[in-house]
Amino acid sequence: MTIELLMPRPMLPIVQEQLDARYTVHRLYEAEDPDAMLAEIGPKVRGIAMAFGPVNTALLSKLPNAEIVSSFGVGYDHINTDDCLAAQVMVTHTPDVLTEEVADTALGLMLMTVREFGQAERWLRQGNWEAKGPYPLTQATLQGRTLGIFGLGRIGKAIAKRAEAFGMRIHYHGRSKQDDIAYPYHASLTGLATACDTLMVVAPGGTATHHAVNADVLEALGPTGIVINIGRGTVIDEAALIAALENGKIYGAGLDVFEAEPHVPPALLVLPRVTVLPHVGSASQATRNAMGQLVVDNLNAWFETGKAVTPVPEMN
Ligand code: NAP
Ligand code: 8YV
Repeated sequence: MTIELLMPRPMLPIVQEQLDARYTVHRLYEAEDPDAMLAEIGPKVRGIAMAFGPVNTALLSKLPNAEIVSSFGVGYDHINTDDCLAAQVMVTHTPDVLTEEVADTALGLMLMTVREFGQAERWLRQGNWEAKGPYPLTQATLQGRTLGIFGLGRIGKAIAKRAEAFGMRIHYHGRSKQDDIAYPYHASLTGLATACDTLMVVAPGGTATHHAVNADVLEALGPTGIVINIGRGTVIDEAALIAALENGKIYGAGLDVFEAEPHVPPALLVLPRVTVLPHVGSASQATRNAMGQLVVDNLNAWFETGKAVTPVPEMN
């Protein structure tokens, strides 16, 4: 009898092939009637392999023998860990293997935003260089900027290392001061924004950080302020961000993540000093494969030894 798994949505070939070789995988996305499929196979499912959710009591109640959710990605705000703990279901994620890739993306996004490289490239491609002359000088520069990192964790620290090499001063905010970190700590996000002109959001999503970057924080950042979001869309109040950009309360924004992905508010797209990316922080083949391998490794370790490789902190 092979162990039965649920796969709610398609995953990378590296994941599908390895899981197919070892388990019976029920692909919910292929079912004509997903509810009927869940009713039929739900009690047999012992593991879930997935990229995004939601995972909560509503789903777990249909999977009474589920033991583990192996999630693709380091952020797991789509998973209700309280519900999983109550149902005695292990939750794993894919930290570390994507840290450097996401930090690279964050730096690229910051440079694109400050120096308007996307807009400058469009200027060239649209024939404006030849027809009208050089792209206008950017009114912002990275030189002399102070970077405030909201969420100085694995990725935040990798961003800080890179930003230091670019000559930026670094400050940070999190729930607590880190004793081994020399960068100035700010107990409040508004305090961080006041001390900085560039705000790097790399904190997790979820209720605790929902709309943490609000109108007051943006006002504190000031008219030369630039916000970069490589964390989660829900951490920024998107309506407040649009208003702050429209009213000149801040200067610009670079966004890899959005509140209601893949929807991006049209009001953002018409703003001149906004750079947008379609959630590509970790999106190289090599890094995504490493994340996928960790999804597989967690399932294999769990069913072989009863221990997961990379459980989310709430499971410890
Ligand atoms: P991490 O090591 O856990 O770091 C998260 C940091 O956020 C910690 O330093 C933590 O500091 C802080 N934090 C957590 N909850 C907070 C709260 N309620 N208020 C204030 N600060 C809080 O995680 P990571 O590996 O760096 O990943 C960070 C996030 O990046 C992920 O959760 C994910 O959402 C996002 N991400 C995005 C992409 C992308 O493609 N754009 C890719 C990967 C990850 P304290 O404990 O001191 O509060
Ligand atoms: C992934 C991410 O694109 O790891 C994360 O938290 O946001 C990205 O690396 C995403 O999780 C894929 O679902």
